[in-house]
Amino acid sequence: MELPAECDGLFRAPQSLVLEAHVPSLAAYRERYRRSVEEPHEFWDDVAKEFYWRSQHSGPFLKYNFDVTKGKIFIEWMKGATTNICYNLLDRNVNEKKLGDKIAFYWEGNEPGDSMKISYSELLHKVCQFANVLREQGIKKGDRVSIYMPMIIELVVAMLACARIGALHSIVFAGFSADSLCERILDSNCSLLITADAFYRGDKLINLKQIADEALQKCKDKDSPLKNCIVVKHLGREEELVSDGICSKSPPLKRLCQDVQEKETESSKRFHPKTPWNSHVDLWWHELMKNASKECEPEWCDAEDELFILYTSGSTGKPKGVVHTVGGYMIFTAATFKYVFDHHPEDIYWCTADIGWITGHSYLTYGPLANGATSVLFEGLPIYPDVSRMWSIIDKYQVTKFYTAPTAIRLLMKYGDEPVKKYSRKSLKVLGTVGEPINPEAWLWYYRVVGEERCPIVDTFWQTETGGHVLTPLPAATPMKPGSATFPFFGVVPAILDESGEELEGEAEGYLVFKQPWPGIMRTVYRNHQRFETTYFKKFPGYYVTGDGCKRDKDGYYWITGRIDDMLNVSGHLLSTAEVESALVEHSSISEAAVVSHPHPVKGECLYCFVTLRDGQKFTTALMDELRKQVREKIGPIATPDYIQHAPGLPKTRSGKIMRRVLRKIAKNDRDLGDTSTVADPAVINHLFSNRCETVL
Ligand code: 7RM
Repeated sequence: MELPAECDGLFRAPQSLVLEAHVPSLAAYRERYRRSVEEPHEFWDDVAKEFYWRSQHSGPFLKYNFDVTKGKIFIEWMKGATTNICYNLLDRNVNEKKLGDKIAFYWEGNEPGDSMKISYSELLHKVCQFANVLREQGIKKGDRVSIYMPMIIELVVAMLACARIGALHSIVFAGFSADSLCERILDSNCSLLITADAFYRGDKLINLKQIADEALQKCKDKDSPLKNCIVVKHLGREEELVSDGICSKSPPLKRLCQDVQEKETESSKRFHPKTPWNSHVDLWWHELMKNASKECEPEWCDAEDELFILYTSGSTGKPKGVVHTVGGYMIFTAATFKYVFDHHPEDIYWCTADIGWITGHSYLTYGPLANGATSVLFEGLPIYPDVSRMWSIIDKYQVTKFYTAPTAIRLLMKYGDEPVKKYSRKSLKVLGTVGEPINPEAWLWYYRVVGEERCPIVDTFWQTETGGHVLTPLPAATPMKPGSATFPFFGVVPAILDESGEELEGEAEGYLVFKQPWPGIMRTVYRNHQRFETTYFKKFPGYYVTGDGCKRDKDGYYWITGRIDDMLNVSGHLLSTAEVESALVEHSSISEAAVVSHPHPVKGECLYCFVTLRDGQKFTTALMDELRKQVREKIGPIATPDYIQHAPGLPKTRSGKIMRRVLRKIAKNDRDLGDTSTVADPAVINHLFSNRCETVL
């Protein structure tokens, strides 16, 4: 008898999904899991065998030290083996698996109807051409290349071309400011920047090249070795198509053409953003590509050679360059993608994350391509031009597996069921979430309305640092509980520790840690191995510390309770309060700032800022605007404060540490402060309570 989808508060996959699943039952998951942790070598070797290795590893399959008291922390999987990840993602799929004509990406632009597609063999050719361009620019194995681009196919081409020649890409999300880009270019000593002219995010024009130029100017002042900037003509290419008379073939371009005719001045502004140009530095992508050969011998890399750097916020305010390596990252993203989304060749997969974040690296690029998958790459926004956009795309491409963030679900949920139901979601089989805890209300809406109670939801917990999913359901195997990331992925051994570092058994709540490495774990913080050791291994020797709190229930399900350090998660993006505070205090009117996370119905968390003014300064709305602008410029729009409260004094410990725990309660108007005996001056608390900021800016 078929079990009902929901039974005892557990949700199960329908029989149709179970029948075709790679892991069809909880028992099958448990058996494979047991093997993966008892015999990690054999388990991962089986995964590795699906890939091409130029030469086999020489030493042990896995070697590591997780215990700072025993010396340097290191993790090595398959050291001595040589391969190339780009070769495995493209050449192997084209030549060996005969997937050359299969679509790698359907690109859907910001404007509905603006779309294109690229097959595996076309992608291989473009990547080879651009890899040759990079070599011509003098980029060699081990060099760093900074990529600052919108969600376009050239972004994938650029990253894979780096991987092909063994250069490290450092992708900076195109929503980051010039300061943030500059800081990242300098930290990783990049020798090249790749960007685009401009793009639209909804109806907002982003002059990316202009921001990149500001960043380069700042870098130049600081002696950066960066010499050149390669620029994709993205908005400009539409302009060329129009002038060539091609626009009538493409509906969105036609729409823009009509706009141009109807509202001459305004649309031409919209349509012809002028690209600032410095002929000593700047190079057009399409000109470099014109004569580049479509053949390019890959650089054979050690499994432990560095693949890329991706910056993530750190609690000190300075971002950390998380480093992943070739072999382990390849097999881990490939295996997690296959099992967590239960991938099959006919799937159409859509991950809405930006490639500028780890989710876009692992589950829009490396994982799907390693599996020969067909994906949707979407440039636009969930509610542009209307709130049905996501569902219309699912219908248009007949998406089967859909992966997005709780913040997007909460945003779309606000508009009710009608915009969803306007489109068919019959193609959908598995839904996924990532980035932050999902509240059961949003989970149930996603399950009932979007998935029509037919699609399991994989709530995937992981981090930039983990490279791929570490706690996650497998769609046909794991009975789901709304809000729980359920169980560990293969090879991952979680534990919950109390403050003293004792492992807690059974039902428990405490620090989430991992006891042994899986192939996709980060290897170091770029040029700061000590920071890697202190951040993740020092607090509890012998364990990798996630920085998240976690609860295990009586059935052994894991529930993430959120960050336990001074970090916050805005719309799935991790920010450190220190980073925002330092942006605020750079303003000449501010002497001190304390920032706490505050619950937000859509973004999950948002920023509530307390600022202390310098003597003689006044707290005005103009000042608030300046502060918000300043944070946007220093960090990016994602960090724009929602609340700014004037704080003549801040609650501090005697040693001068700001008590953010108390500030969080003040922001929420929660008078249950717990122990305040360590507050140096209790009077400031009352003052802050009576001057709370009630309205969102
Ligand atoms: C993939 C990614 C990592 C932090 C992590 C958590 C939070 C991510 C979930 C989650 C609850 C989830 N990388 N987080 N996924 N919390 N449930 N399914 O987001 O480096 O940007 O952030 O995100 O706090 O430590 S990240």
